[in-house]
Amino acid sequence: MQKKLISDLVEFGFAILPEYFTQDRIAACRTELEDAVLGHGLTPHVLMSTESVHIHNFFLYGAKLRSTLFGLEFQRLHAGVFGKSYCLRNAVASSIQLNPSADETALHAPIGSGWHRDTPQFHDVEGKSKVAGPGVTFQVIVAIDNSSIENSTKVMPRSHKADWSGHRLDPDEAIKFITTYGERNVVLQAGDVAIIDDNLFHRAGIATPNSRWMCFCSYTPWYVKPYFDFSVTVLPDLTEYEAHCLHMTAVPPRPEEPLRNTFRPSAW
Ligand SMILES: O=C(O)CCC(=O)C(=O)O
Repeated sequence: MQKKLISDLVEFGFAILPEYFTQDRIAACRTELEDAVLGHGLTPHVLMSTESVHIHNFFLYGAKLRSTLFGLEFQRLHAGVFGKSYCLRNAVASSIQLNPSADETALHAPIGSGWHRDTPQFHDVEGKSKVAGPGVTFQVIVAIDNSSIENSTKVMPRSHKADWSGHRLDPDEAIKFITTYGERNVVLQAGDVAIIDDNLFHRAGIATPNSRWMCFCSYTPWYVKPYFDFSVTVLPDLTEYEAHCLHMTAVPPRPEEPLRNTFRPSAW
């Protein structure tokens, strides 16, 4: 299983592990996510648009969510697929779902809209976008709901190896890339796990009336700045593995902005 997983990840830029979590666990996680949304007035971690709901740091919002992200199943993937130099960059649960009456927060469209890659980005001397490349950072997706052809995450298989260093594709570039790589719907059933090389081009699916919760858990080498300042996270009975994931055993660059952004340009 591990061999096939790694060879798929290297060749196609993504791999699927069917039925990795039990239905009981997934159902408990769904209930905790729904409760977190109902209580969202209490937290800035919940963002909504009329097509999506996102809960950053979802592991803070329920015992099952926490034990899923930091439990033995994740530890096995972490150690076997990326290795112990990796820590968590971000953990966000996202539902892509039509909700015309949603209170709009800072977001106006789902996180993940439009073809993009999540590998760390920087700019060269001419200001051109560059990315860290394939095989560096990864995203583990846990399906909490069944997804469909419409609302599933879309990927361009093998595009993680494209000789192209930008971060986002404009519509004309996207057409050229789709002609070369094709487009695949990563349709998952609740309990399945998918792993994506962050250099792979992907995008969120189309919102439907159905709930489509997925947990997106991003892993980067310890020296990559996480999206949040995890060093201030308070979790009762913190385990050694949790402390490792939350960068408490190494000192990464500090996040400069409270949400998502990992870099604030200076006047220099
Ligand atoms: O919600 C999705 O299907 C995709 C999310 C995504 O692209 C991201 O979080 O980078």
